[in-house]
Amino acid sequence: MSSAIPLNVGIARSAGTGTIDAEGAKRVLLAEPRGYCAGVDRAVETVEKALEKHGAPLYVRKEIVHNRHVVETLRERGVIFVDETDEVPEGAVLVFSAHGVSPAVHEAAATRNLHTIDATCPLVTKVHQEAKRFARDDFDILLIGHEGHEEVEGTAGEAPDHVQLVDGPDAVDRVRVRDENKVIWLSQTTLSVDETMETVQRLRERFPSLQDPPSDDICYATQNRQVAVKAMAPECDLVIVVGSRNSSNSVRLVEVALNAGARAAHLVDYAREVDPAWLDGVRTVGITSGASVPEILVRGVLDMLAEHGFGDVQSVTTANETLVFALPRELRAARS
Ligand code: 0O3
Ligand code: SF4
Repeated sequence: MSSAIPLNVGIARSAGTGTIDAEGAKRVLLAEPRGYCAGVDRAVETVEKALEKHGAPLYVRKEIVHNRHVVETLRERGVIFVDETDEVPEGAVLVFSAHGVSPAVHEAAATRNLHTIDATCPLVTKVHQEAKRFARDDFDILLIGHEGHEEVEGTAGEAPDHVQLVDGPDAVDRVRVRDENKVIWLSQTTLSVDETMETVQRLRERFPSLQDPPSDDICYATQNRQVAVKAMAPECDLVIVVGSRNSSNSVRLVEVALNAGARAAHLVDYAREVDPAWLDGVRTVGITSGASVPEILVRGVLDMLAEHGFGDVQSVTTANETLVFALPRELRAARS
């Protein structure tokens, strides 16, 4: 797998209140890219457009994306989040979340005559297609991912007889395959690139003929956010990642920041969770956010930091993202 290479790593001053190079001056480094990816943007807009078209209550299976603010805001607008299809009244409209669902969930929804709208990210669907294809060719598929994560359940559900989950490097020793010459690894889209490469290396030591996925399963957005945080982390006394605890890609950004040299790193949903004590003796604070995080939450953290003397904000840009996904077909005409 190739990892995203920074186009350029630049620190551009975008606002300032002091001399940033002066000894003791406080500054914020703001990672770019950060926040919403194309798949999250599409999924959230899918729910908004479905609400406009079908009205409330609108049902969504699981959290549309793993962000507390997004979920609470949509709930206030009439969305009912459910864990399973059997909680949805017969014939109602049900949206599947960005993380994807297994064929068994599609079947369960059809049995209840639900009108389904699929907000699965196309890059997750791509991994589903890979799982189906290699299962058809009777490969053992080693799916690297986090046990219990919805995306992994959906992907594994495409070929339960062929897929086994590998939850990190320490799980490699437990893997058993039928034919060592017919083994491929696939992965969840939101993993740490470095940890995944370690897992793959250990798998390859056991199975030298292990095949790579046809293209990167860890998506462009996950990779780009990790590259940006790596670029700024060595300069940071503290990195604040905005994101929710159940957001895999957001949690990974905290780990990546620490591994890349940040002296401390914390995950917060909201500015009010930033403990002022974290800022004691700190000169440089890095800020980034997960792929499911609206920018307004980052603005809240920046405002809070400005109140504590960190008004000088410099962007650290490692990639420009322009990808946009079309909405599900039935909502396309409604896109603004
Ligand atoms: O997969 P993860 O827990 O990171 O999910 P988020 O936070 O909702 O971010 C969007 C990622 C996604 C929908 C699957 O790739
Ligand atoms: Fe799609 Fe990647 Fe965003 Fe997941 S993180 S929704 S795979 S673009």
